[in-house]
Amino acid sequence: MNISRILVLAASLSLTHSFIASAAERPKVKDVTGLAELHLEADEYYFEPAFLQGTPGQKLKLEVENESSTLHSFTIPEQKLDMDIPPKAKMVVEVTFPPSGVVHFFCKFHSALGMEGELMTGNATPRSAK
Ligand SMILES: [Cu+2]
Repeated sequence: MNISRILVLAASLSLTHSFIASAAERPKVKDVTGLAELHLEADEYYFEPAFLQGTPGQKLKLEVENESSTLHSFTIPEQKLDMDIPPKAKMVVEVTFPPSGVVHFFCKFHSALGMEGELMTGNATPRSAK
């Protein structure tokens, strides 16, 4: 193996590594276009998926399942949603995607711990997690 071949190999390895690193740092976005219902997991202390990409005005029923033994909530003040989700319980909430940009949702007990997410439309980009 000559020296230029080794250099090419080293360059491609470092490219692969930086690609994987940036993918891991970027929040995962779930495309929910055309869906009427979605299962959302609430756990300690996150929602999964947390970033939902839909279409303007789209209504989506979220079946929020609390898989932990801690009380959580699903809260969107501007949509008058504030649902407590007891440990091991499942609650259904209907959310509406905004005409543009993002709507922020969170657990009112644990938002300071980063238990939150966004309903996104258009080319909105997810805010980096806290
Ligand atoms: Cu919580």
